Amino acid sequence: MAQITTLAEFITERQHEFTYATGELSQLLTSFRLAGKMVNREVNKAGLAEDILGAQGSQNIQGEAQQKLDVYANDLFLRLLKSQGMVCAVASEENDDIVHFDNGGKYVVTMDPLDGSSNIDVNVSIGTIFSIYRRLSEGAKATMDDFMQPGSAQVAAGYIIYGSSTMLVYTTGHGVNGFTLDPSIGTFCLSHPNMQTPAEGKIYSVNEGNYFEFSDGVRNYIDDCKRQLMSARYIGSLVADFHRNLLKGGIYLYPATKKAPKGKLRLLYEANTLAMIVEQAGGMATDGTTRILDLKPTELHQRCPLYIGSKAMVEKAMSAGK
Ligand code: AHM
Ligand code: MG
Repeated sequence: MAQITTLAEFITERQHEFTYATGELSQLLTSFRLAGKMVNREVNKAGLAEDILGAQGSQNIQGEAQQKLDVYANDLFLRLLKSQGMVCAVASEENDDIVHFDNGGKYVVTMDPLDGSSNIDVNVSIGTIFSIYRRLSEGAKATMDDFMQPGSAQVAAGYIIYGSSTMLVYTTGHGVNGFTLDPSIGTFCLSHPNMQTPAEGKIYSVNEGNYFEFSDGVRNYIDDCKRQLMSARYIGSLVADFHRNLLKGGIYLYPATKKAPKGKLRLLYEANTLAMIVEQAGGMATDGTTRILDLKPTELHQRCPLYIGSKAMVEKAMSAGK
């Protein structure tokens, strides 16, 4: 029988790669591992439980309807991160302001607890996106500056995809590894060691409904994808679109539009995390001109255009945009 490595074992084996104290990463990732399993359980029974499906009746800071599972996932991640004591504060896409734990913990977390939430009610893949940063400030309370670090300062970045199977993919800056949840034993097992994304791809993922809202350069790039008979694939769940392209080779783009000159996606909760992962897998992520990981955030819910995926495709999209 082939050897099985569980996520817990893998984290323990690799903890020497973590710059800070041995054991800290393992504790930090435990919250995500556990919360991921619990969210997965709720996602899977969403079709059965009426009180889980559907809008919560409130709006988040971006004015979007919050789905009940968003709220469930957000509360759960916050609860587990708080109880574990190493995270001092969290910035979540679902909270207007920083959530402070005031415990002097050495790390801060940014997260989108349930991304692609408009897909919950229709049984389409959704995901959790998270990043861990070392705090800059000292004392009991974290500060805004702790969250205004560029993506290049991330100490770990990961996502969980709730799809036809559930996977957790993460990096600490030493390559990317993917773990698939075996539901029969409730354990994430190493299924995708040392993930590398193809340098070239045949898939382009963009909301083409916005075509006439894009710049001429972006439209030219999309036209060129069509001329080259590439495959258009767009789920509308960033994690799922990103994950597919990471494995198969492709580009995901959410450019600026006339209505949204900074694009739709958030730098802290979505772009930075996936940018670190894609770079670690040999790919590339930019906002059209600048490397995502070099952008210096100025506000929590900052948006940025995103071009991410296979290196050759991202480079081409950038030069088409000039
Ligand atoms: P969300 O965080 O509110 O779920 O929004 C992010 C989602 C991404 O998952 C997805 O790629 C994008 O929004 C889709 O946007 P659009 O419907 O404009 O194509
Ligand atoms: Mg969301």
